[in-house]
Formats: sequence, structure tokens, C-alpha cells
Amino acid sequence: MSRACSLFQLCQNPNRLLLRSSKFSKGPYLIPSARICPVLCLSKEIQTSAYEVVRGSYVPTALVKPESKPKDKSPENLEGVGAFQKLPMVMPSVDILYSALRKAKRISPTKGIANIAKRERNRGAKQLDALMKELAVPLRTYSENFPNKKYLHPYERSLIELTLGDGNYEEVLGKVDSLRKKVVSVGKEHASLCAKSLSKKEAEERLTEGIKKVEETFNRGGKHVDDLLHIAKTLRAMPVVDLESPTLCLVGAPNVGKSSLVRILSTGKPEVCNYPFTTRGILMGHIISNHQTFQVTDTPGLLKRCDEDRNNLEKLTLAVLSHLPTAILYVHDLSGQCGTSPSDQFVIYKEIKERFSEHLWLDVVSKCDLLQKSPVLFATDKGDDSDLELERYRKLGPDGALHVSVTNEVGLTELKSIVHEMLNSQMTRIQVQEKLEVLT
Ligand SMILES: Nc1nc2c(ncn2[C@@H]2O[C@H](COP(=O)(O)OP(=O)(O)OP(=O)(O)O)[C@@H](O)[C@H]2O)c(=O)[nH]1
Ligand SMILES: [Mg+2]
Repeated sequence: MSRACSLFQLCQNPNRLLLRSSKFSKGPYLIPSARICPVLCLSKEIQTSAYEVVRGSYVPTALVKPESKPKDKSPENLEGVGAFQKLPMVMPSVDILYSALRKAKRISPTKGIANIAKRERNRGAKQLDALMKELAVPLRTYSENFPNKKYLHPYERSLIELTLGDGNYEEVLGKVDSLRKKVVSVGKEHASLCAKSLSKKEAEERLTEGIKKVEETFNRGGKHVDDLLHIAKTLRAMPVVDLESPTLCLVGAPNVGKSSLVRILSTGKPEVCNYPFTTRGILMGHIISNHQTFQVTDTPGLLKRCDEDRNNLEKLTLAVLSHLPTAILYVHDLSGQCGTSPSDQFVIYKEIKERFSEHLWLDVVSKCDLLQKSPVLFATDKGDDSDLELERYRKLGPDGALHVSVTNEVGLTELKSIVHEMLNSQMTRIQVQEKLEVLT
């Protein structure tokens, strides 16, 4: 028995399906009733644009309203972030189909039709029309309420591209919209056929056939709705950034101890492990001090390579630095433990410092408990001894860098105090920027 067919039959006995689909009845799939209301309101607009009751019969009308184009939704505030928290809740495709079938089966023929054949074709056309509408309305809501990527804040645009893959977001939305169009077209075609039936038997057969075809059409594209559900869940889980709160961003090569410091400095509890790229996304923690809230962002590590060769994790780090007004805490590990030699870290550091020179900046040398004898030389470190700046870097890190150890709790009080000062300066910068924006 096909999935489509079984769903149709289960509509006669909904309890069976409820048991099977009970995994969707809890957790992230649960749609709050407040969110359902707009869908129900919209449904009237889509319903029966191509059919109307004429002298007790349900027949196609020539007055088919042209389909209004889905709105190219631009958010009210182009500069803001937070679009992911406003994404519509997407229902699993199987739930949309089941709910649509159940509602369609409840539709009765228009009252007062005495002729049995007329009554049956009226019922059939109305049920097919309702089925089509119940499937199309949620899909239309998704197409209209998932924001167009081009109107998002550049940071959120980068998150979409780097976490979902370039073009994937638009592709899935496009497929959901073409599924809607197919369902509408097949639904209308079969409702129209049903409305032309000459006998009760023929109307019943056409109704069964129509439902089967609409179900098959929907099932063929149901995967795209489920993909969209997955996308919405992924994006909603992204950390929420407040552009008006000062933010500290920890940057450095992989495995240098960034996450360990985020755990010390903020409420954030990122995973800490002794291998590169433990941190695989942007993580957010907070510092709450004197009624002020600051944000702390942990980022994936950066390797010594050109931008074209960078992986999406490294690109996420660069996106944070490029698009968010952050102060930078740059972490250097000169102990040899992290896997990137001090010489390579020096190259990465110089590049990032030059690129983001306008950011407030603090250099920290981590793991100083391991630095009894500096510099720690290891096989991969091919430093050029004639470069004095590099020599100094390999011994002590950049000029003025603060040496800390999470393990031995060295330098942490001083670090917290400098970070606090830096975030206060960042706050002043944000306020000045806001004033300038008001004036221009
Ligand atoms: N000895 C010593 N080890 C440390 C110190 N800080 C961190 N580590 C260790 O260094 C390793 C890497 O630490 P993480 O904080 O995960 O480093 P990361 O920079 O966030 O790593 P990625 O997320 O992979 O880029 C872990 O095994 C930590 O326990 C320290 O002060 N001293
Ligand atoms: Mg980390």
C-alpha cells in the first residue's frame, strides 16, 4: 500500500495515524495555537477561487482571480539582526497532509441539492478544493514569511551561507513554492473534473482519484517541506546577537585555549577538548557586571592559509569580525601544544590584525603554565631567526600581551579587569556611532 493511499484511508480512522505520528506531537514540532491563527485567516483567500456554487451545483467559474505574487519581504529594519527568531514554525509534511485530509473529509455538500449526482459532484469538488487549499496555505505562509536573504543583516546572511551551504536556503524555499503551485494545479484540475461528473458513481470515483493524485503530488515534494523545517530549526538555534551590547570576540588558531577562556570570562560553556576545531560554530556567552550585559563570542580557530582555502568554520569567524562591532581578544599559544607553530600563528596574527585594525584589541598568551622555557621549539616551527619581531613573538607573544593560564589560574583576575575596561570602551564607541547615525 502506498504512503499516499494509506494516509487517505487513515483519514477514516484518525486514531491510527495519531499513534504513528505521535513523535511529532511534542517538542519542536508543536505549533502554538497563536501561530496557527494567521494561517487559518489566510485560508479564505486561497479557497475556491476557481469554483463557485451555481444553482445548487459546484462548478468552475471563469472568474479565476490571478494568483498574487508572493511578497518579496523586506524586513522593517534592514540593519537589525534577529530574523532567525522570527521564522515561522514549519510543520512536518506528514502532519500537513494528514491535517489537510482530515479537514477535507469533513466538508459536506451544499445544503438543498436534491439530485443525488449533483450532490455528490458538489461534495467531491468541494472536498478536493478544500484539500488543495489546506495543503497550499501553509506552504504559502512559509514562502512569504521566510525572509529574502538579500534583505538580511550581512552577518545573518553569512550564517545562512556558511552553515546551510551556498544557495541551499533559496533552493529549498523555491522547491516548497513550486510544490505549492503543483498542488494547486492538480487540486484544481481534479476538482474541475469531479464537478463535471454525470453520475453519483462517477463523482465518487473522481473524488477518490483526485485525492490520490493530490496526495501523490504532495508526497513527491514533502521532503522539501521537511528540509525547510530542518533549516528553520538550525537557524533558530543560532546564537542571538544584540548589536547594541558590547561584544568580545575570542580569535586565534585552533586549540589555543579560546573556549577555555570563554568559560572563565562569561556564562558561555563551550566544549573544551585537546584537538583543533572543537568549536564548530559561533557560540555566545554573557558577562553581567554592574547591571551591564556584555556578550562574549567564541569562534572556530583560524589556520595559516589564504581565504580561498579556508573552511566554512574559519569563514564564520571572519564573518563575525567583518559584520559585528566586536572587540577582539586574540589568543596565542606559544607552548607548542595546540598544533600550530608559533611562527604560523604569527603569520595568521599579522594578517588578522592588519585586516581588522579598527577593532579594539587585546593580545593574550595562553597556557603560560607550560612556558617554563620560552620559546618552545618543535619540529614544525620553521622560524626565520633573522626576523627580530618573530623572535620576540616566539618568546613572549606580541608586545604588551597578557600571559595567562587557565590551569594554574594565573593572570585571570587581571584579564577580567582589562576585558571589562575594553568592553566599556566598546560601549562608548557604540553610543558615539549611534549618535552619528541619528545626525546623518
Ligand atoms: N596546560 C594548559 N592547557 C590549557 C590551558 N587552557 C586550555 N588548555 C587546553 O588546551 C586544549 C584546547 O583548549 P580549547 O579551549 O578547547 O581551545 P580552542 O582554542 O577553543 O580550540 P578550538 O575550538 O578547537 O579552536 C584543551 O585540552 C585545554 O584543556 C591552560 O591554561 N594550560
Ligand atoms: Mg574552542
